[in-house]
Amino acid sequence: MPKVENSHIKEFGMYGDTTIQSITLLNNHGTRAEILTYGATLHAFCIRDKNGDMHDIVAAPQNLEGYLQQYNEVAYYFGASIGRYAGRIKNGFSLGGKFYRLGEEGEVHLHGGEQGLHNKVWTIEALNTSEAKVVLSCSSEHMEGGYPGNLKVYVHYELSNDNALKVKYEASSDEDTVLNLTNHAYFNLGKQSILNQQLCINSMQRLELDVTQIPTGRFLENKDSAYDFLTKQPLQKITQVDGFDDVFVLDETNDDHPKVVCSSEETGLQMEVFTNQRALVVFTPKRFEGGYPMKNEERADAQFPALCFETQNFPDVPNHSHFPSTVLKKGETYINETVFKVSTLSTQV
Ligand code: FUC
Repeated sequence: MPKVENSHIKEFGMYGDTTIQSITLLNNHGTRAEILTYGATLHAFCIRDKNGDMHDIVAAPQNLEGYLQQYNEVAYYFGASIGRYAGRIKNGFSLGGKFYRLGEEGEVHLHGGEQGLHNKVWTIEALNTSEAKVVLSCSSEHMEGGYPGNLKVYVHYELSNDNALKVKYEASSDEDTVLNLTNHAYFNLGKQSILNQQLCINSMQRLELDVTQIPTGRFLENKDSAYDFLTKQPLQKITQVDGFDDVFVLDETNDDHPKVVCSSEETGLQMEVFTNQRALVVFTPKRFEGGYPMKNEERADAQFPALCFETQNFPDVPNHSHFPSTVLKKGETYINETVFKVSTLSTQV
């Protein structure tokens, strides 16, 4: 790791013999994002709410021990960069006439497996504190986790003065491979459960999933169902289906229209999500199990304590020829660009 001496870089904990660092990005309004070198994790995103109080909208453990402990209990992948394949793949995949098994025969492989990018210590490549930008990188060797090609991944975190946090993944491989990256941050714009907040998802369809959460290949209509968030809805609605762990289909345009808008009347905070990705996994755990210290413990102990907006491609794409491809050709550049833009509404939202 290059020696960068900077007041914006602090020691967060020890992972074996390796120091995990936390990098702070700060904009002109005092809005702050904190990123960890462990898993290139989004650890915090703090913004002033309508009452003038600083409010951290990211739900995550307080310390590195908590981040590590989750993987011995319930793996939540708090804030982590996920790959090589975000979401599930059944068994493995065929590419260039060869079959690449992921895990045991018949196994459903999730979030890149144990050797996934979430568990790597990323390198700080560049930090520009005046522009609130950081670039981290990691490598994944040929056949690591079962995937072909030596892969190099960069993530750019950039905080603008209009409180938009851009998370951009760029990757390339020296052999054809499959790739699907995302960020797994849990958000909560309020002070209690997400159930008393509002959500809008610009998505007409979702994927039908089987009992192992592998897509059947069919699409389901969201309109007039518990998944209809085409207009702003109370999040209480997710309890009709015991919460979401679902894949919403997004259209291809990455324009000025947000794919998601989420808001809390209590804090007056609203977050819009923009992305160039074709899918959005909305995951709303019912609880955070584990017992390790969380930031904002009271909120973390609530039912439905937070929600994830995982912008990515569909799960199990290599086994469904009609899904948008996840093949990354040798020498080409993969780009996943997502913006989480927060605003403070002074009146009721
Ligand atoms: C989401 C879900 C999974 C899993 C994980 C922590 O990506 O699709 O079911 O539990 O997050």
